[in-house]
Amino acid sequence: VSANTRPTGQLSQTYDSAFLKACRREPVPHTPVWFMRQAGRSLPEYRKVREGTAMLESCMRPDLVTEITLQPVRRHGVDAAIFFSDIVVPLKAIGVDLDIKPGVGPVVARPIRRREDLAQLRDLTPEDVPYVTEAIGMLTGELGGTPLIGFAGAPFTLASYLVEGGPSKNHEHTKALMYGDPELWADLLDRLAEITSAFLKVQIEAGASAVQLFDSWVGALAPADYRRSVMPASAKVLASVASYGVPRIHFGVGTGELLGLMGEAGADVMGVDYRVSLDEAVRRVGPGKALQGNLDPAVLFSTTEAVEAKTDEVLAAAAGLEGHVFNLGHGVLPTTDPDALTRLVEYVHTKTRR
Ligand code: 1CP
Repeated sequence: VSANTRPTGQLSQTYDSAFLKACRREPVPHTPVWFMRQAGRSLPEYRKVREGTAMLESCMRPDLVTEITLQPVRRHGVDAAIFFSDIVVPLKAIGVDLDIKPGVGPVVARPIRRREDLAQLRDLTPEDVPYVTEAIGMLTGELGGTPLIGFAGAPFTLASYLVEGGPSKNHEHTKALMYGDPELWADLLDRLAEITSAFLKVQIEAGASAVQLFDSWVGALAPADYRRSVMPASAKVLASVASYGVPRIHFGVGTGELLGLMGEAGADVMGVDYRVSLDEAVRRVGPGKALQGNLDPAVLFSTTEAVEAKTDEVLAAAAGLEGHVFNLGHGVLPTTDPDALTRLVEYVHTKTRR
């Protein structure tokens, strides 16, 4: 992202925000903070507005999406909002028979394991997700100078849900396909790359000021397999939105051994989980990228003193970085005390104010 391509329109309102400055590796007034899964079950106001409405249905109602996206911004004073949706929304929108089951996650009716199953995946157009465009339009008006992060699931993580048929610990069917039929695997990932690219473009064109590509489960792979079987599709997605000039964040869980390769796939900001300290992560990722992370979300269940001590460790490890966006090492856990999150935002802002 080049500093001299200052955009016009929606983006110009958020251009000077601490979050976008940190993503561009420019000096910041304070270290910006947001949390993966900041909207959701940790908030009583979320549970209240979601009552009686299924998860996927909520994602298709612009009024609900707007309210839920704004809730953590109001409550915690975070430096960015993340669009309330789910990684399987674009798949549902093109007609894949799936649901999000409470307490489970995405469940797919007819898993993709043979060539003929690929017919379930057609291209996504903006007309498939009018509620996304509408909700982002409402949100950018409400958010003013606070940036909105759009997101999508990366091809590997989406493939895992589609091939397994639901959440998986070992990804055995996914790996069976990847190793056993490399051609079908490549075609599947390529199709998912197209869908993901289209979904990110819809969000950017509607007004998102940054995007995050979630490859949550790719840490299940060894580097050689990532490079051969996944990286081309992720790189294609990231390249497809490069010309917009909005920061592209790339994140996965348990990806310590993959950080260098995931960086090479083309992001501007690398998300780091809590297993690798940020000073080590920057050595693995190399220069020219900001880092995002990486307080262990479980730390928030400890005492305020312990949270502050662990936060100090993260900030110390980030001291030499060109750009740092403070976040957790993975999503907010559902039973987290929301006040602990509010205190954490305040603590990071106070400690890093320049
Ligand atoms: O009824 C409910 O409240 C269902 C819980 C829930 C919520 C709140 C799901 C089901 N998805 C979401 C929203 C969601 N999903 C967001 C919203 C905004 C925010 O961050 O505040 C985001 C970014 C996602 C993305 C997502 N969905 C990811 C990537 C992020 C990550 O945590 O790694 C993944 C892997 C999913 C799949 C998914 N959707 C829902 C669940 C419970 C899961 C995980 C299931 C599993 O363990 O495999």
